[in-house]
Amino acid sequence: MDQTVAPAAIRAAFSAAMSAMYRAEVPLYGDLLEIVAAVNDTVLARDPDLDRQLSASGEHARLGEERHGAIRVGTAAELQLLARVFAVMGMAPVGYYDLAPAGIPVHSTAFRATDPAELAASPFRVFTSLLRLELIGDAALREQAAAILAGRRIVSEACLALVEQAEREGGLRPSQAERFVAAALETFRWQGRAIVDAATYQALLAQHRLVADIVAFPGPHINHLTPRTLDIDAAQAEMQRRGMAAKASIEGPPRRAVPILLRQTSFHALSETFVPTGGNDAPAQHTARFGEIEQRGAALTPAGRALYDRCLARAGDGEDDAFATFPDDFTALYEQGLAYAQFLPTDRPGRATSIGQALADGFVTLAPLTYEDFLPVSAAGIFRSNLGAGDAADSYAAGGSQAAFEEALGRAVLDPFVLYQAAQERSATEALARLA
Ligand code: OOG
Ligand code: NI
Repeated sequence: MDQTVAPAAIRAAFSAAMSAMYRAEVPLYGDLLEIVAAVNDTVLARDPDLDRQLSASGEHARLGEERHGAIRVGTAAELQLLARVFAVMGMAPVGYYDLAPAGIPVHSTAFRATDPAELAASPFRVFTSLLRLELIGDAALREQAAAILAGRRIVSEACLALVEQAEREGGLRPSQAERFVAAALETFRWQGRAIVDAATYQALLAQHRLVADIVAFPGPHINHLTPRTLDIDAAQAEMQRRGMAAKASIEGPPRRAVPILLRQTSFHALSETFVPTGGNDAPAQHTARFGEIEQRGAALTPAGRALYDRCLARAGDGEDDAFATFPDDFTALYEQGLAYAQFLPTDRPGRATSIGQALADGFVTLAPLTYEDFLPVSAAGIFRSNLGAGDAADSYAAGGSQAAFEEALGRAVLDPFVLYQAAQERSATEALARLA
């Protein structure tokens, strides 16, 4: 077939369409975008080295477009269907997150582009959670929830036809891609109506607020859409100055000279009106959707992640300087095998046979590879702060399993460490080739 649209272009169009829709649905999201844009401009003006590094790595251009969304689905069939929708946009499931230890009856993956060039073209990602219905204690309610979920269709016939078309023909032509973006967007829209009556909604809510959010509505409405800031402390301060109900603390690692992994903060869910199905039911209120911002730092190797987890545990125990043993200099992080790097050109010409030599001779310079994924502890904190206190059980005895999730998904999730390692090696190869 001639003239198919690149998946990255479909992904970028979808990300922009989602942003416009969410802005209309949740006006405070527009305020967040303003705050983040202003903070990012200030940071780049103040830190020309960072500006140059982001330009050289291709991240400067993507910064203003960068978003992650979050959705929750009810069944394996829904998860598989969405995996096919995301595949049309070049997004694959990366990583496995078990939220059961935090008392949240879901497990999750992130759909995203996997290749550095694809990420630079459009880094749009969607944290996608699957309800673990077996954790609903009440057997009658569990069966009722399963029946409700079995009866709903979260992807329209028109969208599904375009997914099948893309699978069959290896892509979509421009007019088809445009229709696909519009049709897929509908799956994630807040529709202001339930598919259950008010009494059922209340019963689901009493089981767990998240169960109501997943089961009671026509589909997986987008529950937040998160822009990326270069200084989350400044953005958080501005949110508070404007009187937004921001979370008291920032999730993730403390502020550092070399940002690592992911730091996030959110403001509380808004209350939205919906119409239950019972003929005499009055409109009711549902709180699920919220605003979030994040700052992304260096991707850590397995050794770096293990050290991070040990530091985090010490911080949890109340230790003041829990991260003191974590190097805060990028060269040290790279040389100690704690963080992944990319190798950017300098203006010094020269040839080298190894990346080590090229670094030593100053022909290339080190920069962090940006962390493209999520953190289970932070995700749990984000879920919890937006469910309202007292909602979640402390934890579920039955933890999730990656194997069970992959069976539901119908394929394996990709290992993020393998992707970062490949990106680092590719960067080294390309850097040496440029010198030669
Ligand atoms: C997802 C929460 C996780 C993040 O940024 O860690 C998340 C959800 O609330 O559905 O989005
Ligand atoms: Ni999020």
